[in-house]
Amino acid sequence: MKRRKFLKNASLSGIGLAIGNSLTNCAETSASKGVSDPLEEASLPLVIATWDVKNATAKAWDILQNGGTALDAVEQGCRVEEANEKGQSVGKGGLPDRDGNVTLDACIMNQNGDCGSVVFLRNITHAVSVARKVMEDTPHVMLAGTGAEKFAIQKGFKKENLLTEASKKSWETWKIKSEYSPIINIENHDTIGMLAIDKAGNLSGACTTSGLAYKLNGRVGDSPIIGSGLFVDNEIGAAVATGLGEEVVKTVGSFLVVELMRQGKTPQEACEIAIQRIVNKPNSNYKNFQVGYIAINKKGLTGSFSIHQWFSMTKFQKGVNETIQSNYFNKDA
Ligand code: SD4
Repeated sequence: MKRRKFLKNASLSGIGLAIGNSLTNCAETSASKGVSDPLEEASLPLVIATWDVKNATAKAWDILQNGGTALDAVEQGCRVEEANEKGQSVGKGGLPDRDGNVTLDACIMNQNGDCGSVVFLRNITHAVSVARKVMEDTPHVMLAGTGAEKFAIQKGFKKENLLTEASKKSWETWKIKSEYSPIINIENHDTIGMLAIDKAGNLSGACTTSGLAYKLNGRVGDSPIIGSGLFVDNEIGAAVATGLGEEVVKTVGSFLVVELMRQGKTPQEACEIAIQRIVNKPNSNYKNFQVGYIAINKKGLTGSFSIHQWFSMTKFQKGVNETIQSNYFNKDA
């Protein structure tokens, strides 16, 4: 409901945003709300994820608490949402493309800078685990389409129909008008991105999605693109993105966030600057789409920021699993 409200606000918000002023405002607001407090007491292990996904972070936390690796934690955490048929933008039950195909994108990256990715994967629920197999069992980074599906089946993944009755019904309703306007549909944006630091202090991250609902057949977003949807540098930190993937790809968003942290920015500052990079582009129509970043640094400090309201980050740390509303750029909606 809240995100529905955003949609309404975004489309009504119209005119006259003075970008310079808003940037100043957003920096001030974050600091005053304490979102980016660099003195936040960090404690390991810890896991963060995009959106309100407490079941997923709880799964990851269990693994971390028991001495498991950040890599296992993010994979297993993401699998919770991939298996959740109610989540219509990840894994089983994801909304299909305009032709009725559910196609998944996912990637994973470990503390050594190794990574694996699948794009346009069909008929396999746990895309994040296939991505991990690409990383660990092949000399490649990315597998696509039927090749990725064939690889998954060879690795023992179960082939199943990912289009649930509920998603099929939504698609059939959409087909009546067939309006193709993915950039304003914030309801689509529930990709799960997860970042963790384990007890040994190592970082890993993962990202998994069915992408934009009713996208063009063959469309791939940012989520499986290393550096755009996800980036991990075990010396510095990690970041993951959600929202309109095209905009994230154009600014190589997650890599940018990590590089900003390398230059000394806090995770919060880095997320804010990466969002500014998008909204400051010439002719940016950011009022009509959402992008959100979450980030973590090596010390366990975290940050999150989005263009519009209603983006949130779930964080499990010191035994507390909570969803925190993110601060955001566009205060004029
Ligand atoms: C994409 N970033 O495919 C994804 C969309 C998203 O929840 O975040 N969906 O562009």
